[in-house]
Amino acid sequence: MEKQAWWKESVVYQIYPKSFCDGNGDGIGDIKGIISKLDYLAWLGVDVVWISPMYPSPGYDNGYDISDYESIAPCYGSMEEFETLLKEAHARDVKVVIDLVVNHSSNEHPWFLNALEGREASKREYYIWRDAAPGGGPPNNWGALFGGPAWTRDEKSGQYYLNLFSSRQPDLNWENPALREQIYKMMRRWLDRGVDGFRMDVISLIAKGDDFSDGPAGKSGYHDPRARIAANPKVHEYLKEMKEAVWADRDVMTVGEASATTLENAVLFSNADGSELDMVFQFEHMDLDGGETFKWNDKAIPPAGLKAVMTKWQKGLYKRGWNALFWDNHDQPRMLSRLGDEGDLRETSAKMLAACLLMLQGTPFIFQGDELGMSNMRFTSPDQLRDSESINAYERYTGEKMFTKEQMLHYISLKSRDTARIPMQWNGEAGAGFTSGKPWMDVHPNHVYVNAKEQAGRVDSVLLFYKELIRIRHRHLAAVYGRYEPFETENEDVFAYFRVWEDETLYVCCNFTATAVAFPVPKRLRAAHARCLLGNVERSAYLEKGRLEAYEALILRLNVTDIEEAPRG
Ligand code: TEU
Ligand code: CA
Repeated sequence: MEKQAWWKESVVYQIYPKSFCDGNGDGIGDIKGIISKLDYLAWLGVDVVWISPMYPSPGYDNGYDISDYESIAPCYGSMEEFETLLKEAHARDVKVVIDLVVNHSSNEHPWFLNALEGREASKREYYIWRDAAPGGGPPNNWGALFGGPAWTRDEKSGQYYLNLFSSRQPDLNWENPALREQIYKMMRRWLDRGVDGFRMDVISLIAKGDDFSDGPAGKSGYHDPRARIAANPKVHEYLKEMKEAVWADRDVMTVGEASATTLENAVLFSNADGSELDMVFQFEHMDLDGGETFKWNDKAIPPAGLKAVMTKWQKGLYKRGWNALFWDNHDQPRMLSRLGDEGDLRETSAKMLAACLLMLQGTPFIFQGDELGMSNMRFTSPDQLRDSESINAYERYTGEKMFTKEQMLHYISLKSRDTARIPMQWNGEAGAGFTSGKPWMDVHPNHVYVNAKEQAGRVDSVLLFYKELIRIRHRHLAAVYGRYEPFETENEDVFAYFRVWEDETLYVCCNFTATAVAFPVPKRLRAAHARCLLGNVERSAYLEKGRLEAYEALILRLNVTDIEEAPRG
């Protein structure tokens, strides 16, 4: 049986602070704004919030380029306000997890400024340096995720530093014990302040290994080294060391962002003996619509592929590790826009996606706005973009005439990180209730009808459906610990599964298509007295007729004594 833990039974809500709630009218979300929404989050039933970075940063990567790990950026507030936030959250039984971004720092971090002073500088070895290739130029053909080479030349020494994301995010050298020590001490200081854990940015990439050879180049002309780096076993040593140094004596929650990792590595990261992290985000399902030009295409995620990937991770981590479940985050387009419907079936499809995710095994993460059925921003001009990844890609692909401007804006509206980073839709007024000033990113025009205020008072809203789903997770341990058993795996349209646990079995079935479909009712269900816990259509014809309506989702609870006498199937 699965070992029980509070962080397995929790539902997490991700706050992207810049776009969550602006407390002082300067157009940027802040701590004061977050505090003002704690009642909302507690009402919704979330147990933990993860807040994306609020540290001082030049903002090249929206805070994922940190220039001071120990403070709060003035645009978000002060350390005193942050401490108030912790106190107020804890008073409502909501835990607070912060973002730990230690694969790289900002190029404006004092450590890096020191490192630039020369080969003998005291912090030089906090970063990763190589000489130029024999004929000149970067040491190898690796590319940076946000465009260009993964190496930047330092004029003074003539050496190159490694930057897997951008030249403004130099990678930290985890082989250096002094660097590791500094990071562990910094983490302990945050725990001493009262934070309840860490979401660890690209933690799978911190140990670079020794293999700095060229690799096969993609269409970008560069090699993407992430899978190779993530395969280096050294990362597990660092995480064990980190745990011992930082939280072995504390009850915290840790979730690793495991980009480019394999299932076997994820098992190690989140291993059941607890020697590394509690859980990991994997991205295999997010990459199902990728292609030659990275994410810039109009390919869609095939529902059958999604089901297969989720099944692989559900089964693969069962009793061996623990999943962190998500459809959306600040790096991904909204799943509603990817696989649901933005028109008449918006609410039905948003509820279906929510039910499908929140009933799986693992700790669910809700990204701000998911609970309202927020959808992708449709950009009409490059001036609306804020993310360097989108801006660089727009310039590069239109510059090289690979895509027209219209095409590129279309792809950016489908896939970019900007699509989901727009302001939270609190109400239908100008500024969407997010700000009284001019928002740092345009608000979605649909905020006039997709917003929290309207939904809070409507019983059939997406928001109340989420609240109910969270309640089900809290009340039915089968939803947390139950064994995942997929049903009718070959079906292309419907994602259906059982969660089997002690004296309780749940059955979840979700129609991923915009039309009604026939779907068999499992024998187990016919025999048992199935009770409907939640559904998203007014009158379900499933149990009687074996028909699921467009985007229908149903969660049924089976009476176990009935099942035992029933034939398997
Ligand atoms: O993201 C890591 C990562 O590799 C991806 O999520 C990536 O941003 C995406 O696939 C690109 O399309 C983390 C953070 O979540 C992200 O916001 C940061 O930009 C990145 O690390 C660097 O810190
Ligand atoms: Ca503000």
